Amino acid sequence: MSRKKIALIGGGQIGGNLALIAAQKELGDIVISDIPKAEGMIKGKALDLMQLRPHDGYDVNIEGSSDPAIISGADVVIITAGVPRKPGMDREDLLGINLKIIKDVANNVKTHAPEAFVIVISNPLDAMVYAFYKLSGFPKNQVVGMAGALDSARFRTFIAMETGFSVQDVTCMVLGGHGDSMVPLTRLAAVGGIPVSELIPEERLNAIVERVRFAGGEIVKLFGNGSAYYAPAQSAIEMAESYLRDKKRVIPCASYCEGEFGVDGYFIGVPSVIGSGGVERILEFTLTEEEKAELNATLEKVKKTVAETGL
Ligand code: A3D
Repeated sequence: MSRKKIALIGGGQIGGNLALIAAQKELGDIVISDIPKAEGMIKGKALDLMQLRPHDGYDVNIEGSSDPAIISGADVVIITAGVPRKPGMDREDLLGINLKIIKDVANNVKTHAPEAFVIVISNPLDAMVYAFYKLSGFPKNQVVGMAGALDSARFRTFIAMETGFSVQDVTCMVLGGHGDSMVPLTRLAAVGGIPVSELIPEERLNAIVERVRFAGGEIVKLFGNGSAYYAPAQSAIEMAESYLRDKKRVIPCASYCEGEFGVDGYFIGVPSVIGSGGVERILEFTLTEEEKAELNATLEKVKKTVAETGL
């Protein structure tokens, strides 16, 4: 069986970590594509990662190039091309510049990797994944946005930090758009199956929910120049792995909804089953009236940003 091929479009902070984790998991051969100005940087990263192989013992090749054809025949494409936030910026502030980049990227993916399962990470996420979908013409199950996986990981982290229990036993779900209006579902958060409402006082839980909503911004502020990259990379790799190994994991992802949760014609964070068929299913379940109202509020924000793409 020949190796799978993973193409990373954008070889910056997240791109470099995607390459590292994908290699360590031996998901397949890895190519990193970026603009000509960044060619030295991605070729250097690829070579550095190749030289890590003797320690880790992974047999995959890693290569970088500014020639878009390097992604040819990829099984998975992960897009981080674009610019990240700086302190004081909303994700929506990136729309103009990143939309131009996504147009270029969609064209290249359509030409060189028409069969690939595509995971978009570039911000503003819900609008960029929508733009990619519209511009590429790919089927809806073949395109997904990474956000809920990260937001849920952040929620799990803060609950583990608060309780002191293993993060492994914390389960959480964050729905909605990848912005400050996202919907962390406290009702479904649990530690070892025990609802968190039994373990954490309400005011602390509310504070955690607030921290989850602004967790990306907290890191942007600390960095002063750029946004998070380790956890975003791992979150996307989990999605790629579920596709490549047909694991059928249930991961909150920005998936294209056609009526699910009352959302029609937009990508928004919903529990999604990822397997060899891409986004195979959206798992719809009953929300409380309050959760519905929160999801509607986040949907309105997503609609506004999507409208600004003009697509
Ligand atoms: P950064 O380190 O700047 O890397 C971006 C890379 O994209 C750079 O190497 C650029 O040269 C490259 N690039 C620009 N234009 C093109 C193009 N046309 N083709 C190929 N490559 C190109 O940023 P980063 O890796 O820290 O972040 C990447 C994106 O992810 C940003 O838009 C962030 O806002 C976003 N992000 C999303 C999340 C989510 O949870 C959705 C989390 C963190 C960051």
